[in-house]
Amino acid sequence: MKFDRTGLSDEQLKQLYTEIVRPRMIEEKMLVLLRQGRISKWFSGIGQEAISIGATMALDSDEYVMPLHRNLGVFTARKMPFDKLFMQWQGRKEGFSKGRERSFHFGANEYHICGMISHLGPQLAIADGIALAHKLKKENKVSVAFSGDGGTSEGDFHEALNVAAVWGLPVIFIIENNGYGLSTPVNEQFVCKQLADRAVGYGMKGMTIDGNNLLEVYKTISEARQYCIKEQKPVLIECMTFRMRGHEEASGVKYVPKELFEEWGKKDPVSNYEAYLLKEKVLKQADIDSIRAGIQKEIEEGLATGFAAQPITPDTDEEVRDVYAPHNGAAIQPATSAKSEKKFIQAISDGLRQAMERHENFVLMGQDIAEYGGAFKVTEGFVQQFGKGRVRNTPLCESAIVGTALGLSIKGFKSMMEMQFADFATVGFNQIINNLAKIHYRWGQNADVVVRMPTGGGVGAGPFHSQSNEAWFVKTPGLKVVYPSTPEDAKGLMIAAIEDPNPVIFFEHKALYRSVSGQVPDDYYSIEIGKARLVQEGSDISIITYGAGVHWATEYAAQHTDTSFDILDLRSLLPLDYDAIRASVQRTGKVLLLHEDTLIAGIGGEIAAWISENCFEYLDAPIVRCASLDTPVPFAIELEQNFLAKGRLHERVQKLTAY
Ligand SMILES: Cc1ncc(C[n+]2csc(CCOP(=O)(O)OP(=O)(O)O)c2C)c(N)n1
Repeated sequence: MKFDRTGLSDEQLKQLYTEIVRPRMIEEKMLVLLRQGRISKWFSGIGQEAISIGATMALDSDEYVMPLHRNLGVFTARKMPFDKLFMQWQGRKEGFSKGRERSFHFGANEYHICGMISHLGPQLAIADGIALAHKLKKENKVSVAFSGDGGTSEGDFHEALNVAAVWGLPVIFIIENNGYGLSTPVNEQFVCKQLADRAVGYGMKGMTIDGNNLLEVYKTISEARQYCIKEQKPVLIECMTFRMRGHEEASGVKYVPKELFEEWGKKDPVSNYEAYLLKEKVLKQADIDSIRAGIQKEIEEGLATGFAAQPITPDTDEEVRDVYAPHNGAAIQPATSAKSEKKFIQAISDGLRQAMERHENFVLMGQDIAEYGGAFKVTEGFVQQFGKGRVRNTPLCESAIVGTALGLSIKGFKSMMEMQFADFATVGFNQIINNLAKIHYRWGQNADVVVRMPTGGGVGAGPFHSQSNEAWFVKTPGLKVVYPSTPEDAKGLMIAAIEDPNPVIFFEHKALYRSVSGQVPDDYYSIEIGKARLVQEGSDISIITYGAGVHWATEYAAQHTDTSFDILDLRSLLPLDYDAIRASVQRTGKVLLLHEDTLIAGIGGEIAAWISENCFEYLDAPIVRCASLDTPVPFAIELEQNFLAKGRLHERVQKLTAY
C-alpha cells in the first residue's frame, strides 16, 4: 500500500493514527463481549475504518455526516464519549436515544451526525436537505452521506444523487464497496464496472479510490470538499474495501471465499498505516503502545460506567410525550377583523403566502410548483414574489424530496412539500412513515415539514388520482393529520401546520378547491390542530365527519329538517378531539360516522371503537358507519358515484333513525 503524506504534518499523521486505532480497538472489545453474551448484536466495520476516519477527519466538525451501520469511526472521530456510546448499544437511558434505538440508528446534533434508519437509502436525501440549507445560507459547507454497495440499488440512491446534481448541492456521496450486500456479491447486484461510473449519468464528478488507504481517503475527501463548496456541486466517491467479518456477527462468513480474506487481510487499513508511520519514523513503537494504552483506558472506563447503568424503568408518559416535539399550538388570532370572500384553494394559497412572508426560513418544494404554479395553481405567482431558491420545482422523486425536507429541518428550516396528488405519497411513504414520523421519538430531532395532499374523488379521475389515504397516516404515531373542509379552516390550519415543528400531513379535498367559498380573515391566524368544529348543533343524530363529508352532511341535513342533526367537523384526524366527539354523542345518543375513505380500517372504525369504550352509556343505538365501497376508486362517473359514501348516506341515516 502506497501512502502519500504530501502536505500533512507529523502531528496530523499521528492524529489520524489515533483516530483509526480507536474504532478498531473498540470493535475488538465488542467482539469479546459478544462472545461472552454481554452485548446482543454487532455490525462490524473491521477492515473498513479508513473510510469513516478519512472522511470525518476531512470535514469541519460542524459539517453533518449521515453514517450507516459500519461507520463506528464516524462516531468516535466526532468524539462521542465511549461510555455514552456503550450505553446506547446496551439500550440504556443514558445513551443517545433513551433506549429507543439500536446500534448506530441515532443522531446527535451536538456532534453533527444524523444516523440511519434500517432502510439504508433514505440517509442520502437527508444530506441533500442539509446541503440545500448550506446553499441557501451561503455557508460554504458540505454534507456527507454514506451508502454500501448494496444500498446503491435502492431508488433512494438514484433520487438523492439526481436531486443533488440538478440543484447543485454540495454533497459528498461515499460508497463503501465492500464486495457484498449481506451474502450477495456485487456481480449479482449490478453490472456496471465501477459504481462511480454512475456519476456521469447524473452529471456529477465520480471517482474510485482505495478505501483501505487512510491518506488516500483523507486527501480525496478533503479535495472533494473544496470542490463541492467552490463549484456548488455534489461528488460521488467509491471506496473499494472489504468486510472482514460477517454481515453481522450472527450471520457468519461461509458465503465468502477464504482467499478473499487472505488477500484483503494484507491490505488491512490499520496495520498498513501503522507500519508506514513506523517506517517513516513518525511514530516509534513506544508511541504506538502509549496511544493504544490510552484508548484501552478510555474503553475500560467507558465499559465500567456503561455496565453500571441500570436497565430502563419505563415511564409511559414520557414515552408518549416524546413522540412529538413540544409546541404551543394555541390559535394565533388575526390582527384585525377584516375578512374577504375566498375559494377553498385561495385560502390555502393565502395561508402559504403569508407564512412565506413571515418565515424567511420556510421553503416550498414540489413538482411544477414554481413558474407553472402547481398542478392546481396553489402557488401561482409565488416564484415571482419569493424567488426560485425558496419555491422549488423538483424532479419526480417524492422520496428524495421528503428526505430533503427532513434535512432542511435538521438545519432549522421549515418546509412544505406538495404531493401533486395524495396518491403519490406511496413513493415517498418510507420517508414519511419511518423518517419524519419517528425521528423525534428516536433521538429528539424534529421534522418541521408539511406535506400537502390534494386528495379525494368525485371528479372522475380514476384509481390513482382519487384515493382517500388519510388512514395510512393516522395509524402512524409521530405524524399529525389535518383535513379542513372550509376556506377559513383551510387557511388557519395551513398556518398552524407550518407553525408546528412536527410533521403534518395536510389533506385538501380537490373537489372543494373551487366549489366551496367563504369568508376568510385577511390577516395571519391559525386554528389549533386537534380541535373539531361544531357545524350545527342537534339532538337526534350526530354525524361525525370531515372533508367533503361535512358538505354532504350539511346538504343532507338541510334537505331533511324533520331530523335534528348534530354535525361535527373533525378538522384534525391525528390528534382527534375526543372531548368534542363525546359532547356530540351526549347530545344525540345516535352516531353516524361518515367518510369518503373506504370502510374497512377507515378512521370511522377507530372512532366507533373509542365511542363504544368511552361513551357506551350515552348510546341509544349501535354506531353506524357510512363509507365508500371497499374497492379501488373507479373511473367512470356512474361507477364512482356508486363507490362514494355519499350515495349511501340516506340509507344509513334511515337505519339509525329506525333503530
Ligand atoms: C430496504 C431494506 N432492505 C433490506 C434490508 C436488509 N439489509 C440490511 S443491511 C443489508 C445489506 C446492505 O449491503 P450494503 O449496502 O452493501 O452495506 P454493507 O452491509 O455491506 O455495509 C440488507 C440487505 C434493509 N435493511 N433495508
